[in-house]
Amino acid sequence: MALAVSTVRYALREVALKDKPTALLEVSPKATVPVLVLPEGQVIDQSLDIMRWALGQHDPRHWLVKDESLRAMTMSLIEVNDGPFKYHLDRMKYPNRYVDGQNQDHRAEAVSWLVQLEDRLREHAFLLGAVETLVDVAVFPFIRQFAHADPLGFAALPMPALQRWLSGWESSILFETVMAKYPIWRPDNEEIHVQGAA
Ligand SMILES: N[C@@H](CCC(=O)N[C@@H](CS)C(=O)NCC(=O)O)C(=O)O
Repeated sequence: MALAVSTVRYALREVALKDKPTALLEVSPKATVPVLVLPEGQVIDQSLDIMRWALGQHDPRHWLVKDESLRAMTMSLIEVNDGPFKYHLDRMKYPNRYVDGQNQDHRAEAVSWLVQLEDRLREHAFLLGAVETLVDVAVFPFIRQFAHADPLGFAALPMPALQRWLSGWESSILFETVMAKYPIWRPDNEEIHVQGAA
């Protein structure tokens, strides 16, 4: 989504994680997606870094915040979201994949993070204030995963502000655009170039 709003034109190679192409492993042995390769060959393999790079090129929606304390808040929210929340989310989604022996209630732990987001979103329409910023876009895909793991359970939570915020992102034209399906890339395919609109 950050690439799309930045309107940077790029070649998009859709990867099947069950069948990673050699070209991906060559540029990024870590082999997670997304990976962005710059024209000079620099490889960016963290989605947050890709967001920052794209918005550093062009940030028409002003997603990058300038204020120091809002930047610090962005980082701390993303750290909890990508750290403890994702930890519990993964274990909630795939209980059989993780045998941690701790018998934790991963859903309850995840919900405690949602409560914090709900508190913020009751104060203002987006996580940092009245306007959307990078942190909203960085966090909402994970909340979406939580919601989709148990849609009725999510709808039953007393969190109208969070539900409104999530459905706002999910029904946005921007989200719809970036969720378009592309054929799996093969080395002999013609390159698919995409360019978003702010
Ligand atoms: N911290 C990385 C995480 C990337 C990540 O784990 N991506 C998943 C897909 S969403 C992946 O590629 N997993 C590798 C695999 O399933 O083999 C980032 O934000 O880019």
